[in-house]
Amino acid sequence: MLEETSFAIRPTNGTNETDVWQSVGDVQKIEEKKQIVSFTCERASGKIHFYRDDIVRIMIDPFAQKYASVSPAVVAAPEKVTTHVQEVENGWELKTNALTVVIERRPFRITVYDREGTVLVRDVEPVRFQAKGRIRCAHALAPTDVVYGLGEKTGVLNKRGAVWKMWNTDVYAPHNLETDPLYQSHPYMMVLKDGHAHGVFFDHTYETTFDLRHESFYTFTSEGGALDYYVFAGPHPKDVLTQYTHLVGRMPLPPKWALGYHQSRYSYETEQEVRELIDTFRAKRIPLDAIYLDIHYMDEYRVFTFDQHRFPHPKSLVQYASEQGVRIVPIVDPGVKVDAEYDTYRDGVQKDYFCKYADGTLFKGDVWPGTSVFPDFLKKKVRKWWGEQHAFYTSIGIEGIWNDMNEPSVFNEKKTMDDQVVHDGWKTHRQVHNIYGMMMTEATYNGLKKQLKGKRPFVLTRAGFSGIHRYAAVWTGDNRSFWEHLELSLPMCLNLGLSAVAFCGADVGGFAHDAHGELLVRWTQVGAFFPYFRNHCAIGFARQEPWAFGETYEQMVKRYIELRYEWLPHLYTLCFEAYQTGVPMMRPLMLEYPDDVETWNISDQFMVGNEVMIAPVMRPHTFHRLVYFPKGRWIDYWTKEKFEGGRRYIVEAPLDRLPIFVKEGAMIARAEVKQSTSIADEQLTLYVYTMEEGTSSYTLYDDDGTTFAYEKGEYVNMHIRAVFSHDTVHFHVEAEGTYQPPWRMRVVFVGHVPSTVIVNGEQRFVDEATNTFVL
Ligand code: MIG
Repeated sequence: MLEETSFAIRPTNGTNETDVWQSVGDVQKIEEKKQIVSFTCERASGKIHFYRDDIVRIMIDPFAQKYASVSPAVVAAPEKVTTHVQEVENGWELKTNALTVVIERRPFRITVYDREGTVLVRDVEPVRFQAKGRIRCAHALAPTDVVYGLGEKTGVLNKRGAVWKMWNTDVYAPHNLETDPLYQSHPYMMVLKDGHAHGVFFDHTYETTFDLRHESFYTFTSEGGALDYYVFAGPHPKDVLTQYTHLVGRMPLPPKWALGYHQSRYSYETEQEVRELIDTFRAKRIPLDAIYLDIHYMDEYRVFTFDQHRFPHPKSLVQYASEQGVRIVPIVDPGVKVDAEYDTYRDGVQKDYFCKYADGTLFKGDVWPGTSVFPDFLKKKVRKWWGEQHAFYTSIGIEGIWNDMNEPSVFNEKKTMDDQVVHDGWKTHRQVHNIYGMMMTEATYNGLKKQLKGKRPFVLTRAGFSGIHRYAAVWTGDNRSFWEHLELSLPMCLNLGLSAVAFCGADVGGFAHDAHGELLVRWTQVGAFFPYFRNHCAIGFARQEPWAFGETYEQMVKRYIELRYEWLPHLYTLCFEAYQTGVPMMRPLMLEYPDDVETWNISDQFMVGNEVMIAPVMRPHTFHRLVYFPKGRWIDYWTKEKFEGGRRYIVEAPLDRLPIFVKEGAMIARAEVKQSTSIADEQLTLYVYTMEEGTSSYTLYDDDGTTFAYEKGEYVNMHIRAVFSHDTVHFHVEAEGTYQPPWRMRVVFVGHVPSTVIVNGEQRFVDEATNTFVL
C-alpha cells in the first residue's frame, strides 16, 4: 500500500465551518443616542441612522468592525433629523417625516416604509453571514417592480431577471448581454413600484452580487464588510436621484469643450498625423473640440513622457491645436514601467508609493510598458504625488486627461492585481479593488485642478465606483462596430445616468471591429445626443473619421456633429441641472413619465431633458421605426408633424434622419453651428413650439464655460415663462446671476404664430417673413 500523508484525510470543501451561513439572530437590546438607534442581535450589532428625513442608513455588523468600510463614495454628513422612536408590538418603530423604519425583534427583520405606508425595503429572511466575512440580505420585491441603476451593465433597461456582479473588470471581448461585470461598480439601484421610486445604495467596496432572478425578492451578497446600506425615500425617480447625489455628491460643471465633438483613435501615432487630422476637420468644416492621444504618444508606454520620434514637439502641437480650437487629451494608465532609469518609477520607489504585498515586496504586473508597478492610490500622499506628475502635461497647455486600464487591468490570469496586495497600511486588494480606479481619477482631477489655476479640468475614466462622477466622465469601454452594440449603449448609459453618472457615453462607431458608412451615420446621430460624444476606434480596424466612408456618409455625419453644436446651449443647461440636482441629461422615458407603465421598459428611446425625445434607428437598412409617445402632444423636429401621445406610431427615418420629437409648448435654446466651443455665440435662438392654451417654462443656463466662477454666482439663468391664450402669448423673462453673456437672443415660433406677443408687459412685433423677434 502506498503511504499517504495527512493530506489524505483533508477536510472536504464546503463543509468548512467558515463557509456556513448563520443568521445574525434575534434582537436583544435597543437604544437611541444622538439620532442613532443602536441594537444588539445575538451575533451582530446594528445601527440605524437618518442622514435626512428621506435618507436612512442601516448597518448590521457581525464582525465587530473587523471589516469596517473604507468607501470613498459618501461625501454628505448626517443632518439633524427629528426622529420619533417608540416601542411597538415585537419591536420598535423609528419615524421621520418621510420614512418609517420598523425593527422586529423575533425573528429579526427590518422594514422601511414611505410616508404613505408602502413597503420600500423588507427583509424576507434574516441577515446571514459567514465567519470569513461574507454577508447577505434578501429584500422583498413585487413581481411588477422594475429595477434600474447598477451603473454600467449590459442588457436592457430593467435589470431584473439576472445576476449582476460588482468587480471592476477589463473586458475587451465580448460585450454580450451576459457579459458581467464590466469596468465600473455601482452597488446602487432604483426601484420603481407602481410608479413610485425609491433607491438603495449598498456602500460595499468588496466584490458584491445582486441576484435579481427571483419573482418576489432579491438578494445582495458582499464578499466582505458589515452590511451597510442607505435607503432613499423618493417618491419621484428624480427625488431618488437628488437624494442619492446628496449622499455621493454631484458632478461639477465640465468645461464646455468637453461637450463638443471628440475624435479619437488607438492611436494617432505621430505629431504630423494629429496636425493633418485637425487640418482635415477644419478644411471640411466639421466641428471638433478634442483629439485624443492613445498609448503610442509615450516613450515605450512610460506615463508622463512623449516619444521623441513620434512626438518631438508636443508643446507646439498643443499650441497649434489650441489655435484651431482643439484640445489634446492624452491617455494615462496606472502602470508605471519598472525601469531604474525612469524618473517616475525611481521617485515612486524611493518614496514608497507603489503597491506592495504584506511582506514588503512590490506587486509587479504586465501591462503595456512590460513589467510595471502600480501607485497605491488609496494613500492620500500618493494621490497628491500622482496629481503633481500631471504638471508634465498642463505645463504645455493640456487640460484634459483620459484614464484607462484603472480597474486596474493587468495581463495575468486574474486580469488584475493580486487579492493579497495590501493598500494604505493594511487594506487588502480584495477589499479595495473596486475603488482603485476612482482613487486614481480623483488624484488626476485634483492635480489638474490645482495646475489649471481656475480652469475646469476634464477627465475621462474607464473604471469607477459610486461617486466617480465627481471627478470624471465615463465611457463604456471596448464596444464593437455592431448594430447590437449601438443598441446596447442606450440602456447602458441610461442606467449610468440613473446611477448619478450624468456625463457618459459610448465609443461612437464602435471601438473594435470594422465600422461602415451606414453604421457610423446612425451611431453619430445617437451620439450627438449622448452626454459625452467621442468617436473612437481600435488599432487594426477600419478608420472611422467622419469622412472615412465617402462623401454621402460624410455629409450626414457632419450634419449631426453640427446638430450637436446647435444643441449645445440646451445640453449645457442640462449639465447645470445635473450639477444642481443629480438628474442626468440623458433620461429614460420613465424618469419623466413614471406613472405611465408603458415607459418602464423602453430601452430604445430616450429623453434629452424633459421635453425632447429621441427614437433612433439602430438596425441596418431600416428606414422607419415604432415610437412610443407618452401623454401630451408631440411635434416632429424635422417635419413639424404632430403626434397625440399615449400611443405608438410608425415614423419614417431615412438614413439622414434621426427621429427627434419635441413636446408641444416646449421652449429650447439653440446656437448657430460653429467649428469649436472656443468660439463665442453671438446669437442664440429660442424655439417656441407654440400651443393653443397653456403655460410652459424654460430656464436657459450659461456661464463662461471654462472657470469655476459659476460657483460664486457668475452665471446667467434666464427664466422664461410663456402663457399661451387666445392667440396671445405673454412671455415673462427674468435673468438671474451676474454673468453677462456675449449673445443676444431671438425668438422663433414653430407652429402657429400668435397674433399678439407681449414680453414682460410690452407688446412686440414679430417679423412676418421669419416668425422671429429679438427678445
Ligand atoms: O485594450 O489604450 O478601452 O479605449 O484605446 C487596450 C488602448 C487598452 C483600452 C481602452 C481603449 C484604448 C486601449 N485600451
